[in-house]
Amino acid sequence: MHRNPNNPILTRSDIPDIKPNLIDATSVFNPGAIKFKDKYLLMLRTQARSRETFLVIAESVDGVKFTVRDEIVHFKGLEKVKDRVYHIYDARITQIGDDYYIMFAMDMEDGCQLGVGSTKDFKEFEFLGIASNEDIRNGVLFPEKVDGKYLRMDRPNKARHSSGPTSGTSIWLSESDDMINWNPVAPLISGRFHYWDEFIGSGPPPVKTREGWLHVYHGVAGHFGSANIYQGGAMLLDLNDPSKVIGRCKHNILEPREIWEMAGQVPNVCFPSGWVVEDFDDEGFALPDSEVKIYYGAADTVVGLYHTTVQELLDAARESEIS
Ligand code: BMA
Repeated sequence: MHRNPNNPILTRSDIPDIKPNLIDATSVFNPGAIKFKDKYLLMLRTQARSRETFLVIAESVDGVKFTVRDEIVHFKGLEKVKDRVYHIYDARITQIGDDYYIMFAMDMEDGCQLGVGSTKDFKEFEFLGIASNEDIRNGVLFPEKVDGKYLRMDRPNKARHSSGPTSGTSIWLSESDDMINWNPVAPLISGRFHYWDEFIGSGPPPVKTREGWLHVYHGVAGHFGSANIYQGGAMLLDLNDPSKVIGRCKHNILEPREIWEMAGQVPNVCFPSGWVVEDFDDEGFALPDSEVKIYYGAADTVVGLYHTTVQELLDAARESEIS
């Protein structure tokens, strides 16, 4: 697994001024990613000096050098939400059929909810609704229905101990008929206290391989007193029954090492949130030797890119097999 030599691939100076709200951006991080019509698209989280958060789209031909559009993503219908929405952020993008769905965190008065929107062209975006009814984060949709249901992984915000960070210790599988009303199916993995992934949450949406649903998640080591260290790891779910976990990495696959990962507005954060898996077979399974580009927020300040393959991630995900 290699960091791109041009890292960080996006910094605040790549964000154009978008008057009146986003001028002299403070940070850009935690992108959703997708390949759309031969271009790589990122949905970036940017912050203004008001510390308001805005989503903007960046596009690229090679997946490395991005140009940021000078408009803020507007989800049509979001303004109709009755309760106050402070920020929407950490977009995860999933293609299902001809539609692209975006699941994001919504900071509201009573905590964090998950919102869902859709687009066909990445120009017009529609808000479909609030897809949660509890404090929850890191919702990622599966790219296809399984047994007639939409599936997602999500992470209820329940700290393991009262003084711990507002995070969560288990990733759940949930199902839905309509993308808005979700029911928990089963807990998938839990935080491993004392190790790299004490608190956990999903990264980019899962990808189908012949060996199972491949997934990258983030883990937080919170046992260093003043520092929470955000890292990336891999796991694998059964193809036909994704409530069964096949394996999970023992060692992280990505951790803060570069200075721009260790220093920033939230130090020591590598937060994988988007990926592009390049090659699939005719039946839609990712090929083992396919290149994978993983986009991640670093220190809640810039965007990093690292390169790996499906096989490397599968090997990592099978490090601790679960029987
Ligand atoms: C998490 C989320 C992420 C953020 C990370 C590090 O709980 O809020 O959006 O990148 O913390 O601050």
